[in-house]
Amino acid sequence: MPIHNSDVANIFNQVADLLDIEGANIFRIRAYRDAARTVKGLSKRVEDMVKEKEDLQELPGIGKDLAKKIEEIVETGSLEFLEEIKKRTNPELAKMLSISGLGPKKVSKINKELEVENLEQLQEAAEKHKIQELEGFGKKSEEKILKALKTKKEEAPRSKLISAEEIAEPLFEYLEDDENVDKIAFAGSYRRHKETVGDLDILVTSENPKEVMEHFTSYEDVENIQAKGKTKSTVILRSGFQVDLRVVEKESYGAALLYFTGSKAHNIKLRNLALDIDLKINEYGVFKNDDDKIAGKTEEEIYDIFDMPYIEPELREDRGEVEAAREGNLPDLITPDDIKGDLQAHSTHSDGRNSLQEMVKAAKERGYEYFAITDHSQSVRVANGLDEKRLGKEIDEIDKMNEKIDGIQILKSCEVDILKDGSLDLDDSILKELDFVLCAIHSYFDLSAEDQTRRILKAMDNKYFNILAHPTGRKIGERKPYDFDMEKIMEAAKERNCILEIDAHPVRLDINDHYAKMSKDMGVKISISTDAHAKNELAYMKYGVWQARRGWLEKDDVINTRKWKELEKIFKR
Ligand code: DGT
Ligand code: CA
Ligand code: CA
Ligand code: ZN
Repeated sequence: MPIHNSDVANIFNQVADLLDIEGANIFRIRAYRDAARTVKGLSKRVEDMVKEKEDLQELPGIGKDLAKKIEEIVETGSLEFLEEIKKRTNPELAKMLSISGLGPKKVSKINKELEVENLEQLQEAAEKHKIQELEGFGKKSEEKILKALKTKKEEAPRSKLISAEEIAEPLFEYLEDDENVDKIAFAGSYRRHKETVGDLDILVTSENPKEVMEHFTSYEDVENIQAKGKTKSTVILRSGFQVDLRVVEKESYGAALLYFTGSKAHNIKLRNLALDIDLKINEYGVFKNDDDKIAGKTEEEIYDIFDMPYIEPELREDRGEVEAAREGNLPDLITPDDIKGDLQAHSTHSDGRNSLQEMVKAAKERGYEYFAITDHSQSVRVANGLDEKRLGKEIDEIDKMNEKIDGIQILKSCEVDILKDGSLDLDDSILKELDFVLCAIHSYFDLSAEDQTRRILKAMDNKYFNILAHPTGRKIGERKPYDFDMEKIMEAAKERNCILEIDAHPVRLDINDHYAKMSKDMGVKISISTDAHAKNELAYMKYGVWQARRGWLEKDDVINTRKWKELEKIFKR
């Protein structure tokens, strides 16, 4: 049974949650949470590390005891210690911690005094107004709990693309290995590279569907088989992911791929087009006079029926792609190979985990023509930001490295903090020494929209301002974007030759696909950068490119597809 890093992290987080409810020592709880974070953020699989007998204690925050526990999880798939706690404390209680306003003490109190054991009983107790009678709770907190329970039900759980990938790729390989499988492809939101994925959809052609389904449902990671048929099976994996597998005939492969790739809105658009010319389209093919099949084997031949070239999955959202296709105006989407360099990355000079040298070496290995180091500026204290003096030293170090290194140019830059009043965190006298300046907001997220807009506009007034990094500040599933007028910022960016960034970090993906398209429509150029804080994170570039593709961007819309000579001109505002 493969053990993913996320499995280990989940177990440690469960331990921490339950210890929390039991009222255990805060440092002990924190040790488990830190360990979970460490394991989740590793570039290597802990499973491999254990097999190769690497010393786990060299990982930050992992001591002898935790190292042993990781080994136990990798070897047995579970943790005896967690099972012991579960005997004492109902694991369902941990789910209550996700209700805002309910900390471990309150959960424990509700549990002890009202005998509430799970979320349903919590809802019942709140509806019967039993919560407000408890000491330390009031009418308001009861209402808040009810509201939180309601939103929790409405929000279907979605996973970040990178988490889906971690689950999807090994499963895909496993299925591909089955000799009964002929063609195989991902469909659904995963194929469209959406930033979050609800469930995974996989499509297979086979002469022996029964055997394929048998192979699928006996995958080691399957926890629960929801449905098992000849054409469709659905399983829930241990990670909680739902996977739908469909087996179709070769003759219908294109039609099924088109249908199950979606989006639903794109499908509906095609269905209406078909109706207009007296055709019928479904997951089996395109039909004339009800059952005369005229296409279905490939997606291309189906689009061709409607006088359209192939439409890339990222575009299939009914945002004008069908019209554009019929008019011959589809964008020629950017690809990961078009990227010539990364324009946001950090080193140990601020909060990165790898040295300048290690980062540059990794960038060179990726074949980049140029690579920017953008360590944080002084105000971002948690990130060990640089003041003018330390940045000056880094500049000297880069100059020296550039003299010695061949095949890649290291760009001198800095992620300069935009202060509350819109001024920049470092003096112009040092900014002018840089190849370009990346600017970003890391504080005062809750200003009014007017103030936030004014703040960014003022920052852009500085002639050294080149790129607005992670422009909206959102983090998927963690933090909403701050309030500001994006249209005004884009207008100003256009006027002043400033660039907006797509931060490719899978948690950020900021700006998103909608804003990427808007910037293109408004004539604002984009940079795609990884915001890497470790060398392995340079690989995040593809997520940014995928997001750009969802935003209709072409090679020419993205500045870091150009040679440094051209880029240099853009940066001289
Ligand atoms: P997700 O899983 O929420 O991230 O999003 P999708 O797009 O993967 O949606 P999913 O898994 O429910 O269904 C896969 C595809 O199947 C979807 O993109 C389009 C197609 N589909 C599903 N339900 C319908 C429907 O009611 N009508 C049409 N026309 N297509 C549908
Ligand atoms: Ca799906
Ligand atoms: Ca599905
Ligand atoms: Zn930043």
